[in-house]
Amino acid sequence: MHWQTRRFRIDLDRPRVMGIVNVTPDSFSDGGQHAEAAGAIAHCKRLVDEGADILDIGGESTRPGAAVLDDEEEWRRIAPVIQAALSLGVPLSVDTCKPEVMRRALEAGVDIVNDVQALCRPGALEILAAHDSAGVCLMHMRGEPSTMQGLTDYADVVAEVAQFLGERAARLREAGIAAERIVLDPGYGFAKQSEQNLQLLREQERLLALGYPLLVGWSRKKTLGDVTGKPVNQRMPASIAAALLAVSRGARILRVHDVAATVDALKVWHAGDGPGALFADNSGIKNSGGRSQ
Ligand code: HH2
Repeated sequence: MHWQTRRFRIDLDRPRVMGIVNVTPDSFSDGGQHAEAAGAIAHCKRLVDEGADILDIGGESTRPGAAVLDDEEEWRRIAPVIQAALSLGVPLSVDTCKPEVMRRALEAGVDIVNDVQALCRPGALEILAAHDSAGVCLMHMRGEPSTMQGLTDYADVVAEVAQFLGERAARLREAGIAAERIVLDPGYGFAKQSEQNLQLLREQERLLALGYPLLVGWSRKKTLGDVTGKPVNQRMPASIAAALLAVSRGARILRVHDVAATVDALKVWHAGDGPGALFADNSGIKNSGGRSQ
């Protein structure tokens, strides 16, 4: 199993860590920590040193109540960070739902588009279809960040998330996007109550049955606070536990804030899982394009 992206073919035989870089003043857990380009670029380097396999760079928070940006402002925040991070030797993902930002990021050389709205905005799918190799992460949500937590009525949350993701992946395939470029994400915390998020984790194999690699974003999310009673700045152990549960049930990419801790946890999980399993580098990610690096 692998994920084909613009410059890199990512081997998913072992789970991969996607480090989060929020170039925002208002993200739910780290808003303002890397809001300026220089700080965000230093953060990218730190995450790669800590063992991140992929960097996910975003300029607009998706938390309810966060500022909604226009294309120009979102791009202004992330452009210098993307430019600098392109030389770090790991695949770069852009976390955006705006077609124009996707277009500019792909033109700049990013490897992956991570869209919490699953390329539903007009023009988004066409931009990915016009590209010959960029990877894409399709995430499930309902509505917009400002309305999503009022949209949590499901007869069977797992069935509905699976149906949505399956349909979106099929639309991409029809548009000519190869299956090996696509990964799916249930969208933990997006239009879901805590019990629904936990049910999606318990029944993750129903999402895997769609046949695509699964990316999960449990890191520091509110459900972990509901389970542990801990505020957002004390949810790292809970995040690691959720991440390990997810990979032991077949998830392949972990989108996390705490890269070093997650990498260590995965090393132990992996070492206990079979012989010859120790790893200390990001081997298995091959530069596949030979294009701009
Ligand atoms: N979660 C967030 C943002 N983007 N993308 C994917 N694929 N999956 C997720 O679970 C996901 C995501 C929210 O986390 P964060 O980026 O830390 O917060 P904010 O949106 O407030 O910047």
